[in-house]
Amino acid sequence: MNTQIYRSASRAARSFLYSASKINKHVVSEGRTAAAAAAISFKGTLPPLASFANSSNTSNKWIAGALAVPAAAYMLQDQEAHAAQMERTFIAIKPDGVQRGLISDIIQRFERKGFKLVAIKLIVPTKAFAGKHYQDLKDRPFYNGLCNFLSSGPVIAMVWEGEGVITYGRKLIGATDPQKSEPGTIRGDLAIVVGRNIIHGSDGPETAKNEINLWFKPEELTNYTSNQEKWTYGVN
Ligand code: DAT
Ligand code: MG
Repeated sequence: MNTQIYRSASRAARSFLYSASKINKHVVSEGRTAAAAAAISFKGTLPPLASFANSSNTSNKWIAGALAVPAAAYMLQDQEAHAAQMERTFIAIKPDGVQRGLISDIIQRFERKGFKLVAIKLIVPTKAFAGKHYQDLKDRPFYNGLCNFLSSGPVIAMVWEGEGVITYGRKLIGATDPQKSEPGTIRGDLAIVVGRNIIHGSDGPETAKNEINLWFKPEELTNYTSNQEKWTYGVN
């Protein structure tokens, strides 16, 4: 019995040490910066494998499980991943999306992708505020109607964070005209006409910065580490 447990214990330990050394070598040898790579550190210690194996008053199965699982679990729990080039984008669910009960569907798509919500509020913008938001379109014939529409009911204003979130957020949203949006995108799946295309997303870094500043006060933006980041980002 002890021989078998020892084997299992040393296998688990070997695999732990191998992974740790591989990761260290990787980080050191490639000299990547924290911003560009996942820096992974192990803070935990391995359970005393030999003493587990020597204990005689517990069942075989329990010991084998306890030996195999904690080694892996320690590796997983203690990774710390730092993602590269985090950016933020402004996303709004327009009054049509809110009225049609699509808030959770839309938020879910950003969440499931792995992006992180750092600010959210439900507000009814004034027409003047809508005008500021869409000021780049002020010469377009639909500008007045568009501003009326955006200020016609509650809007969910959000800031999402993640690597590539500005560009990829636009991909999740789909083309401006839902008739041209691919199936699988938010507008492709959930909207039909351009005048009711349910969602807004910043179209570039400059716009993202301006729109976040327009819709949110700095203190409304949160900074936190999501538990899932170590699984969402990383290099091998
Ligand atoms: P997007 O929202 O994809 O960034 P945009 O910035 O060009 O598109 O336009 C802002 C909104 O204005 C868009 O979501 C819907 C409305 N819009 C755009 N083009 C339009 C058009 N030709 N007729 C009516 N509304 C339009
Ligand atoms: Mg736009």
